[in-house]
Amino acid sequence: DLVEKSKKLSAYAAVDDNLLSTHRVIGIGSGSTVVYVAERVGQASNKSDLVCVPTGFQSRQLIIDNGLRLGSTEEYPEIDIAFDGADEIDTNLGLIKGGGACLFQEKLVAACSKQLVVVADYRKDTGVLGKGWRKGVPIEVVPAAYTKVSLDLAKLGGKPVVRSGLPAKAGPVVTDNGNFIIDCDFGEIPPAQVAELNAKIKALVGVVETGLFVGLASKAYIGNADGTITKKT
Ligand code: DER
Repeated sequence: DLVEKSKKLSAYAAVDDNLLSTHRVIGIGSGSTVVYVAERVGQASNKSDLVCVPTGFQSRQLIIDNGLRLGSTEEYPEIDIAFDGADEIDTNLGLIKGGGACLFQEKLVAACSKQLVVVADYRKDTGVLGKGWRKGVPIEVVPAAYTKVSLDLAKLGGKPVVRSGLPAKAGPVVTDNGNFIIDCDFGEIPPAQVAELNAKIKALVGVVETGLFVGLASKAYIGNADGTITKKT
C-alpha cells in the first residue's frame, strides 16, 4: 500500500544518500520504517566492517535478522550515524517519538550520534507537533512515580494517559527498560516552544525521558504518496 511504499522509499534513500564507506558504528532505530533501514544497511558491500547499535529489543532483532554485527551503547557511546523513525516532524526538525515505546534508548542513541537521519512516511510530516494521528507526547516514567508525574503533567496543562498494554497485555505497557509510558496531550506545540516544554517535562521527578526530540535530527527523509521524497535539513 502507499504508506508502506513511502516508508521503504524514505529508508532506502536515506541510507543510500548518507551511509558512507567511512562510517563504522551505525545506530538503528525502532518501529516499522527502520525495518527498511536495517534491510538496506544489511545490503551494504562493507557490512562486515560495520557494528550496529540498537534502540530496543525490536531494533536488536532487526540487526540480527539482517546479519549485521550487534554492538551496545555501553561499548559504543560514540556513533557515526543513526537512522530512526518518528511519529511527527515539525518545521525545525523537532520530533515527537515514542509511538513504539522505545523513546529512551532512541534518545540515548541519538545523543551518542554525530548525526541522526529521520525516515518517515508522509503522515508524519505534520509541520507542527501535536497535530499527528497519535495523540500526545510519549513520556517514559518510573512506575513508582506515574501518578505523581500525571498530576504534575496536568498542572502543566497536559492530559496524561498511562499507555495500556491491551489487547496484548493487561495493565500498562512496560518498556525495554522496565518503565511505564504516559501519553500526554498538550495540543499543538509551536516549534519555538518545543524546547521549553521538553525541559519542563524532563525536570519532573520520576520522568526518565520525553518523546520530544529537539535539536537532535540533522536530516529527515519523507516518503510521499506520489513516490517522490521530501528531504529536510
Ligand atoms: O517509537 C518511535 O519513535 C519509532 O521511531 C516510531 O514512532 C516510528 O514509527 P513507524 O516507523 O513505525 O511509523
